[in-house]
Amino acid sequence: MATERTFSILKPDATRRNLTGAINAVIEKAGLRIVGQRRIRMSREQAEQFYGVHRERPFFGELVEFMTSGPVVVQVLEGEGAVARYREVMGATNPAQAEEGTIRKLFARSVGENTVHGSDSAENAQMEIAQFFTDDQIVG
Ligand code: FUP
Repeated sequence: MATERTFSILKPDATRRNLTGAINAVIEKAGLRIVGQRRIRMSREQAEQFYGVHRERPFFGELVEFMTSGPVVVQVLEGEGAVARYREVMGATNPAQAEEGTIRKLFARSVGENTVHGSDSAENAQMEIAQFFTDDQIVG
């Protein structure tokens, strides 16, 4: 499998509980390299654009509220099959269904506040990275 990049967000429930280091430890232990990282406050416009595919879903308003409720850490992760690997490491969207040892099983409290985001395809990874990073902010 080729080296690729994926986009990650440590969500407001993670920054609020001071879990960014603990989560990064899980990411790095899984063999993924953090090649870009920035702590930001997401604007409403950024959150609405980012989750645009969910615009018509009943949870969209709450999701945007949550993602703008505190700082987040946006990241670019690099490694062999990084997109699929990070999805494995994150665990299921609903933490109640996540495998032991995954970030969501370890740290997430609910499906709405599920601690991390990771791209679901290489194509989306590229678009999501481009929304938050310029090339010079990624150092591989
Ligand atoms: P994931 O790719 O695992 O982050 O999951 P989705 O793209 O399906 O969902 C994106 C975000 O929408 C989740 F992180 C949390 C939110 N969501 C809800 O709040 N309720 C739901 O029933 C499903 C998703």
